[in-house]
Amino acid sequence: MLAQAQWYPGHMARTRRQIRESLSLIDILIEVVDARIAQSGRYPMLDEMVQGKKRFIALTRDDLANPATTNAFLRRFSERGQVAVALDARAPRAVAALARDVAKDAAGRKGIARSMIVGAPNSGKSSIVNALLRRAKAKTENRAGVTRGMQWFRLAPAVELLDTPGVLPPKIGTPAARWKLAMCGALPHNRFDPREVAEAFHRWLLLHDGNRDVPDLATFAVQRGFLGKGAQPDLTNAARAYIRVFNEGAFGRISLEHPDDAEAA
Ligand SMILES: Nc1nc2c(ncn2[C@@H]2O[C@H](COP(=O)(O)OP(=O)(O)OP(=O)(O)O)[C@@H](O)[C@H]2O)c(=O)[nH]1
Ligand SMILES: [Mg+2]
Repeated sequence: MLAQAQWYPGHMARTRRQIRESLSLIDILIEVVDARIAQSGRYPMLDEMVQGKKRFIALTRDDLANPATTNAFLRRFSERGQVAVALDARAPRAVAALARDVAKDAAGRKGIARSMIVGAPNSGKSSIVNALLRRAKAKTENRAGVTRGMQWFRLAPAVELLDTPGVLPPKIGTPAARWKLAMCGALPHNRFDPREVAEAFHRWLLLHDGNRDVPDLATFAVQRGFLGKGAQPDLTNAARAYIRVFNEGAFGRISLEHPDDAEAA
């Protein structure tokens, strides 16, 4: 896998600094986490950042995650006294409960309530912003690093919301956390080898969820006609498609982490 310095882009360091600098303005933090990687997809520095603020955790990609695993994560958060909801971030109706929670908390404050949305790249932050606004005002796209700068939105006359670019910790804890983040689209495409990631995923699946009918990369390449020179499978392009197909849910609803796993990141 790639060395830390290669995958950790400078703009993320800048974003981390900007998030810290904005904290003094913020009353409410909305932490956005892909439900399929609800450990490595979290931002470890948030616990110290949250001091004195209200925090809501939004587990996105509920539609792609294993429902039993998502429920186990929700129970775990609730046992820790944290407010968490699972949702499909693209659906305004699904985000309504979160919108109500934020509005209720904001109503109990004097003056303008300022909220900030934070989370890993591609976790669904801007989608939540758009669903909360009920308008597509923030740019969204299925790759890491779409939101480039901080952007304020007015959610209600007395509620403001700050969308931020995705952040990852400067050091990703383990090789497993790295391939899981890559598999879920949280690492920029030029920062990992798709073959390594697809193969690591399939090895993991055989160990953890062996009854699923998910092809390995080589089989997938042949099935989908990814042929390179000399009729050899073109595994690099096949791996890119493999990761895309996983993120479209075609392999089924698969979560890569469970709250009973040892902390991954
Ligand atoms: N299936 C599914 N797709 C989602 C969900 N939430 C977001 N997406 C898609 O995931 C992609 C990334 O969403 P964004 O809202 O741009 O993510 P972001 O966290 O703002 O990403 P960056 O700005 O790059 O850090 C988009 O293609 C969304 O449509 C979800 O709950 N389920
Ligand atoms: Mg964004």
